[in-house]
Amino acid sequence: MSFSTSIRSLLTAARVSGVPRRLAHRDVGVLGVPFCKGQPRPGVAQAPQRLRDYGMLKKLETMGYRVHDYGDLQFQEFPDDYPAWNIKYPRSIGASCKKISNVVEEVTEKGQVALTLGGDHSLSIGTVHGHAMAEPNMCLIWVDAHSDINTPMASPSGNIHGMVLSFLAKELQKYVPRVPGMEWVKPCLSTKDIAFIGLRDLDPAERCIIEQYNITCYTMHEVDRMGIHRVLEEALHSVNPNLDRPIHLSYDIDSLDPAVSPSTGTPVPGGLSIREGMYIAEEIAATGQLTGIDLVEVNPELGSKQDQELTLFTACEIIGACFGKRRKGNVPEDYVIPTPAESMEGFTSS
Ligand SMILES: [Mn+2]
Repeated sequence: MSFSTSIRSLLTAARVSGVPRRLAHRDVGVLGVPFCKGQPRPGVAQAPQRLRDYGMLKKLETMGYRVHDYGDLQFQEFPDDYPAWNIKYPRSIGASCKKISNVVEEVTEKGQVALTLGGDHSLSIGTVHGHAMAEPNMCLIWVDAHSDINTPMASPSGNIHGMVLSFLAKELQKYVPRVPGMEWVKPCLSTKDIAFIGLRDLDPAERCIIEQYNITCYTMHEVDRMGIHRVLEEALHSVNPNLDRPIHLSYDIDSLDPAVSPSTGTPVPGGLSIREGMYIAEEIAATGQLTGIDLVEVNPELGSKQDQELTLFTACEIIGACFGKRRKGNVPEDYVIPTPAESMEGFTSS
C-alpha cells in the first residue's frame, strides 16, 4: 500500500468517525499570553482579551466544551533586559516562556486541550516545550507566513518571534549560543517532527536549514501547485503516518492572506484563503490527535476598526474548526429530528 493510500484511508476513517480522542474529553484549558516583546509592534498583547470579548470561548462552550479559562499570565519585569548578541529581551521572554511551559505541561497532563492565545509567536517556545514535556511523542505543525527558524546569529532583526524553532530543535543547537534567560530550555523536538504550511517569506538561513535538515515544508508555492488537500495528506504522513502521535498546531494568523487577517504585525501578501485555513484546521481536528493549539500574532490595534473585527472573526472561525466545527455540519450525539407532534408538547391551547 502506498503512503498516500494508507494515510488517505486513515484520514477518511477519522473524518467519518468524527469524535477526536482527546477532544472527546470535551475539556479545553485556555491560557492568555498578553506578550509582545518577541517583535516590535505594540497591540498584540491585547489580543487574548479581545478574542474573549469577541466570543471565542463562548463559541467553544456552545459547541459543548467545558472551557477552563486560566486567565492571562502575569510576567516578571526585567528593567535591564539588554540584548544578548542581537537578541532582544532575552530575559523577559525566557522567564515568560518558562512559566508558559509549566502551565501548558500541567494543563496537558490534566487531559485538557491546551489553547494558548497570544501574544506574539515567541510564546511558542513555552507552549511547544510544555506540550513536549507532557507528550514526548508529540509532533508539530507550524502554519505561518514565516518559518520562525532563524538562528540568533543569522537573524537580521533580533526579534525572538522569528527564532522560536531554533531554540527547540535538537539538531540546531550548534547554531544557538547560550542566551541569558533561555538556559532552562531543553531542545525537545527533532527537525523531522516539524511540518510547515503556508510559508512565503524566508530568510536565507531559514531556507538553508529547511533544505539541509530536510524539514517537511509546504510553502504557498506547494499549496498552489498541489492543492491544500494533498498538502495536508503529505504533511500528516511525514510527521504522523499512523495518526497516533499527539499534534501541536501552532497557528500564526499571518499565514492567512491579509485580505482576511489584516490586523497582524508582519503581513505578507499571497497567503492562505480562509477556506484553506479552515480546511487545515478541520483535517487536523479530525485526526483526533490535536492536543495543543497556539493562536498568535493577532494585533487588534492595527488597521481600521473593520480590519480588526475581520481579523478577530477569522481567528474565531479557525479556532472553531480546530475544535471540530465542520462546514458540512455537526450533529450532537443524541440528536433526533423533531416531529410536529413533539413540537406541540409544551404549547397549551386556550
Ligand atoms: Mn510566526
